Amino acid sequence: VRNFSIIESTLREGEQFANAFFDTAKKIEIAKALDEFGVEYLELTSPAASEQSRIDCTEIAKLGLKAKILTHTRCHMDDARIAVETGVDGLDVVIGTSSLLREFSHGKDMDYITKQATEVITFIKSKGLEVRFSTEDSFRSDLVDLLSIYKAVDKLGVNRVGIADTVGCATPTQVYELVRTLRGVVSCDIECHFHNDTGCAIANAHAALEAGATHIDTSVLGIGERNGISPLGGFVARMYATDREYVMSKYKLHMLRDIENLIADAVEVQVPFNNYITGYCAFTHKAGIHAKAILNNPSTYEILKPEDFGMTRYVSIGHRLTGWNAVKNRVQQLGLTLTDDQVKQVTAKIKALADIRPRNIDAVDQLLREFHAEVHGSNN
Ligand code: HCA
Ligand code: CU
Repeated sequence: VRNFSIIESTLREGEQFANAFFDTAKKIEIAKALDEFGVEYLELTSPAASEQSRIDCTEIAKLGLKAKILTHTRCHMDDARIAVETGVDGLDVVIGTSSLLREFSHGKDMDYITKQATEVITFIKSKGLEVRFSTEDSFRSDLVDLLSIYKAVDKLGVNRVGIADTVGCATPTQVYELVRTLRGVVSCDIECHFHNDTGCAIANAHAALEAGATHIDTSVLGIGERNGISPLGGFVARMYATDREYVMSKYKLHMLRDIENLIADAVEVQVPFNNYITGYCAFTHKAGIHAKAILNNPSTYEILKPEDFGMTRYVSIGHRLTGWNAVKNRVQQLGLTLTDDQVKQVTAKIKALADIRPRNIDAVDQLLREFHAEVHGSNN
């Protein structure tokens, strides 16, 4: 699965996260960091949302970043007119197509939607800007409705059509099938946007790419409406595992941790303990069997190389599951000399102590030094 682009939506979908509030300076800092990381697009909140949103959009469009700047608006002339004046490279427009949204949100039928889309798309194109047309709640929309509107906008010359799993209901198989079908119907690029309510957002993004999608929406730490969308880090982990060379050639993976910390601080959350790549235990190996193999060859139990992300591996030994090979490795790191039999003896001591409670690395190191002094005579 090659040749995909990331549409980074921390500054749009991410602003819909419960805790999010970014002032202008913070938005610029985030935009620059993501641009340097290498994402191909930045998607910004609609300038029609508020006066400050409009000003910020204009400011970011002026920065001269490598990433293309998009803003995200309703598929509506009022919004499009404001957006085309901000200096962005393109507009991502969206309209709800599921019967639920048509009935309870905007109240329009498919004919009306098609007419409106035609007017908005024609207008944006007349300004020479990139345009993507997306249907909100695609997976609960009628397939015939969807394909006919996508076909219509493809004929108008949109750059991309978008599929959005607005409520996080889709499975990877459903995604694969819808994207595959759409791939046969339109000739433009296909962008996908997945909410994570049921934990499928990353798998769905991968399935979409396998089926021929070209663009994936992400946000840092996955922040967004409700529990958010495909997280940038997790998506990158997935794609790295699929094609390491390609992903490493596109993105500065060492920046991921700082970017996540930047966002976590800005929205006052912690990076989750089990976060992809940067979670505190993402490269910690514990069981004796794992530790032994990892020390011989890291690829036994690691598909992500920590050093590719500026992270370090940690082999934990102060617990009851530890094994003598891992302890021996630590003995060597500390520059102590013990025979294998002696290492086995001290491992037994560690395990006995850790059966009462786990010991941290300092306590284990001290125990190893004391044991070493004992077996070599106390003045050694
Ligand atoms: C929302 C809109 C959206 C839009 C996605 C898209 C969604 O409901 O807030 O433009 O493709 O999830 O449908 O984020
Ligand atoms: Cu969304």
